[in-house]
Amino acid sequence: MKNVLIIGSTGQIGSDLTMKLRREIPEGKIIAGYIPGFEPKGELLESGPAEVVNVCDGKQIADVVSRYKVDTVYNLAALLSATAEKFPLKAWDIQMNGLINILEVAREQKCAVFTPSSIGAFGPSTPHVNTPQDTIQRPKSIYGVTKVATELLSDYYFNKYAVDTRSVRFPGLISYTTLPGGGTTDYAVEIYYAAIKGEEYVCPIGAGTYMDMMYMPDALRAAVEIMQADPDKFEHRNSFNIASMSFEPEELAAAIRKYIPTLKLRYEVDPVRQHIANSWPDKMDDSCARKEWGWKPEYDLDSMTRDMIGHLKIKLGK
Ligand code: VAH
Repeated sequence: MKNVLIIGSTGQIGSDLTMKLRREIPEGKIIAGYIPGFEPKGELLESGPAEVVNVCDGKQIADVVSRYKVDTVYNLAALLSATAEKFPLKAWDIQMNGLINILEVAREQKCAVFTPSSIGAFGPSTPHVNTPQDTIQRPKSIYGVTKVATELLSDYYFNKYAVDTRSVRFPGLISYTTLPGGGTTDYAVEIYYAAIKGEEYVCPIGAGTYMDMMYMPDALRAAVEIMQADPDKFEHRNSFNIASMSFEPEELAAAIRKYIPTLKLRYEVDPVRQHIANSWPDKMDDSCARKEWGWKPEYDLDSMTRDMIGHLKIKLGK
């Protein structure tokens, strides 16, 4: 990887990934793709090139890829699960018409493409514990439908046109830099902010609801390592289960209370997000990612919580 375009560079993953790649590939051009209204700011704007790139405009994508001689595209444009339920047609447009625009550019200009999938690609009929790499995928959310279609379309472009498409199924991602928006797993980020601000957290996901979760530094490392991996060892491509921890709201609150004992938590379950969460795995089996490209998480619930609280106290001036 040398010249990399991050589409959706100001989102929860994109903002951190762009800065990571700029640190790790100083000799390359790491282009922050964004859309009007979601402009990069501060260090993200000042530390490298930025271009308007709307996934629904194939010509715009082709122009930026050609001008910067992009060899790798990270496609991070998406409506997350709960928001997508409010705007299913827009979610399809961004996630599917956007994806085929990117894949066509990659076919014509010979670049690699990373498009994340998610635990959202599974549904209620998928085994919830030790969810296999290859298993039934009948998601009930439009987000999940787009993720399964993303996996299939990305594999199709590899098999038919040899486009180097790669992907991981992300758990719920937790970070202290950019807040997620409209996700089912957002509670696991919001609760940290409430704890540090000394506010009672009103949790939209019911106690006992397990989901796969991951600290952002592990997620970013996975997104980079898979693109640098030797594809000769791949038996899969789109998309690899990757896991690190699985918890439910009470366990997360207990981990935070080791550092902030005053945290108060009560529940106002959001039926839309609870319905989605109930359909997702509790814990995925990520043995294929470990075997085929050496995936290994570095954070667990306690080390993530310690790191999150340390950074958020600085960010929030507490
Ligand atoms: C969501 N955070 O909740 C995203 C993600 C696995 C969860 O896809 O929609």
